[in-house]
Amino acid sequence: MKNILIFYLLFFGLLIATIGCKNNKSSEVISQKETIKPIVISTWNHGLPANVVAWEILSNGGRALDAVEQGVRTAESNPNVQTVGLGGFPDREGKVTLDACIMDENNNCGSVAFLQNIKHPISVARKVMEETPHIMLVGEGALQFALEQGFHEEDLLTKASQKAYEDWLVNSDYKPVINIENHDTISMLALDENGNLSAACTTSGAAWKMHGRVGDSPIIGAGLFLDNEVGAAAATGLGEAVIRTAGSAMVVELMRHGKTPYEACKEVVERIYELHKKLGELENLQIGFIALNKYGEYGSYCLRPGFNYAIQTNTISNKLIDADFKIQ
Ligand code: SD4
Repeated sequence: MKNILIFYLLFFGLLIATIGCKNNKSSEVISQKETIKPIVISTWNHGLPANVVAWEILSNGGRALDAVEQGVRTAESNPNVQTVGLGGFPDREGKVTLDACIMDENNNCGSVAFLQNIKHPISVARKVMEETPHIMLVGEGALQFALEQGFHEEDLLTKASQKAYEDWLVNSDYKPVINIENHDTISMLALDENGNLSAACTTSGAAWKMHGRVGDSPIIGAGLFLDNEVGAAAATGLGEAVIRTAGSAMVVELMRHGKTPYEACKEVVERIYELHKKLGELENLQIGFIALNKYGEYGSYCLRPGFNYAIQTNTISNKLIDADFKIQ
């Protein structure tokens, strides 16, 4: 009897020790995982020129925060990108109103919403982050602050966007357009040589929106979120669907609980799909997420085909990747 007891004690002792060793081993593997850095990813075709500027900073040992700010400015100042900054499609009253936010490795964040006549809202958002005790300024107050900071007012409605607005006025039909001209809000996520993450997002928002409408893009946790211990995520698509699901914060939280960037993006898109199916609001809905974790692993997922993102690392030269999607 005593021998049997000793046998069982030895057997289970050995079993527990083996499991313990295995756990140690796997945490070793995780901590030894080779980090891909620097790396930058950004949404849509206009992510390519944005990545070029960001990469110049990152590949010279620069800070991710500078890379994302300078990167997305390329889309803001390009009049041919009709969903961001100069040349953005106006709202129903013919006004171009801009939303942007930025976040650094210490959870500092800055945001502007419903800002008019300033070409680089992302840089105003950075000033809000660095020069004020606040996170978000909107409308008149954001404009006043921008002017005090030395930004200049200019008319952002280009001839092409004015023409598109006049065409839209003929029917004044408000329906979100999926993958507007295949270039949309620009969101950029970067991991620098020091292993720090930063993220930026800037947009003229949904075309023909109601005057005063603010989407997800300037809302920390919705259009963009990062946690330097885990990873970063950003959204593009119909902002209302992203706000009501805390989209980007959810993607980061899922990565914290062990999902890869791809799996995390996919799970949130699936939640958005289920919710909007139940609400009968799936028609014309497009949502896409990009995500980057602390190890430089990246991924993306969207609701419908047509969303792509640009990536640059030391081994991948700036290229576009089509995101996987839920609905055929
Ligand atoms: C918004 N998410 O204002 C932004 C715009 C966008 O596809 O990305 N549209 O809702």
